Amino acid sequence: MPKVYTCFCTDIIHEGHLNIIREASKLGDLTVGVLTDTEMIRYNRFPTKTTEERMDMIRQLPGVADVIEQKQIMYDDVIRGLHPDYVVHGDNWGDSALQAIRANIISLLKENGGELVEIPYTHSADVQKLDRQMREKLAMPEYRRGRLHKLLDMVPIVKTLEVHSGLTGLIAEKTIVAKGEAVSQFDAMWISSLCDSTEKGKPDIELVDMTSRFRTIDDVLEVTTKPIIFDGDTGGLTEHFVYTVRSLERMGVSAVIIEDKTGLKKNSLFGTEVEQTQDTIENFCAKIAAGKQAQLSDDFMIIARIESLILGKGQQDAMERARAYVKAGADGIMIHSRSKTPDEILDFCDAFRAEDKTTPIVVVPSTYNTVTESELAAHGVNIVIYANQMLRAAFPAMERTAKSILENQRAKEADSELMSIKDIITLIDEL
Ligand code: SPV
Ligand code: MG
Repeated sequence: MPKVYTCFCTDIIHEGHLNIIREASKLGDLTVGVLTDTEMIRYNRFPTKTTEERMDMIRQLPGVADVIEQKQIMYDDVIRGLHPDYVVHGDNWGDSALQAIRANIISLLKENGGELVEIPYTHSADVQKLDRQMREKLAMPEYRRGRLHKLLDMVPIVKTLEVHSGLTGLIAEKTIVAKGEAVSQFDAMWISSLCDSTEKGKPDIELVDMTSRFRTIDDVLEVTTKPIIFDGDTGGLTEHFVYTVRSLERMGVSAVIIEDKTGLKKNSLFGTEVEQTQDTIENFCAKIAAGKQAQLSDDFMIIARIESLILGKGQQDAMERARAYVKAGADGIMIHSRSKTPDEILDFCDAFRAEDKTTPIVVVPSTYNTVTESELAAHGVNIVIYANQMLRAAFPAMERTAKSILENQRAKEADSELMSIKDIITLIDEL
C-alpha cells in the first residue's frame, strides 16, 4: 500500500477536514500528523485542546490508519522519517507562511521521492461559522485572561507587540512570517500608556484617564484573541488601583504592570532629565498587596516594574526592590532601562535569576534594541515587549504623506507609498 501523509493543526473537525481524510485515504494508508501545541502557537492560533486531545480526536475518524505528532511546522523530519508516497494538503496556500511550507514540502519530495496532492479547500457557510465560533471562544474573557500564564510555560519568550487601536490589534493578531525553518507570530499585546496617550495627542503623564484607557482596551478586545498586558502607569492611588484590577480582570486582560513611581509620572525614557520620584518600597508593596487581595480570578497577573536603573539608583536598589515586590505578591518583575546597551538589564536578570528561578521577568528593549530574543531568554527573561514601534512607524509615514500632498498640491505623488483603495476597503473582514 502507498504511504499517505497529511498534517492537521485544528481543534475542531469540520466537513473540509473530513473531505481531506476521505480523499487522502483513497490514495493508500493514511497517517495524520498533529502539530504540537508550541508549533500551533507559532503558526496558527492558540489551541483550546492539548496535543494529546487533538491526537485522540483524529484517531476516531474513519480512514485514519495512524496518528503521529508533528513537532515542527516544516516537514523535514516527517518526510525524511516516513518517506510518504503522497503528502496531501488543502489548496488554501493563502499567506506567505503557508507558501513557505508548500515550498518546503515540494523541495523535500523532490529529494526523497513522493508527490504533493492538493485538495480544493471547502468554502462552506458551516466551515466559516465553525471557524468564527472558535475565534470568538478564544476572545472570551475567561479563555483569554489565563492564556498569558499558559504561554509562559509553553514558549521560550513571550513576544509582545504594542497596540493602541483595533487596527494595530489586527496587525498583532494576524502578522505571521516564515524565516528558514521557522514560522513566527506575536504571542501577546501591550497597551502602552505612552502610545495610548500620544495617539490622542496627549503627554504620557497619567492624563488620559482610565475610562479612556479602557475604551482602547475594548477596541482591541473586539477584534483580537491574543492576551493583553496593560500598562497601568503607577496604578494611581491604592484605593483606586483595586478597582482597576477588578475591571481589567472582568474585561479579560491577562496582566497589569505598575511602576514604582509616585507624584506626577513622566515617561521613563526621559530618565533623570525630568523630575521623577520613586515610591518607597513600603508604599509600593502595600499597593501590590492590595491589588492581589482585590483580585478575584486565579490567573490575572500583577507585575511590578522597577525604575531604579532608569533613575540611576543602581543594581543593589533594583534587587532589593525585586525581592520585596515578589514577597508582597507580585506575579512578575519588569526591569526597565534607557541604556543604549543591554548590559545593565542582563546583569540584573543574572543576579535575580541566581536568587529566584521562577518569577517571570519582563523587559522593554526600546533603547537597547540590538539585544535579541534568544539572548534575553538565555538570561532568564520570559516576556519581551516591543513597546512603541507600531506608533513610531505610523507617525513618519503619515507625516511624509501629508507633506507630499502639500508640496505637490495633489495626492498622486504620495500614492506609490500607500495601500491600494481596494486593499483598504477589503482589509476588515465582515461577519
Ligand atoms: C510605555 O510604553 O508606555 C511604557 C514603556 O511605559 S516606556 O515608554 O519605555 O516607559
Ligand atoms: Mg507607560
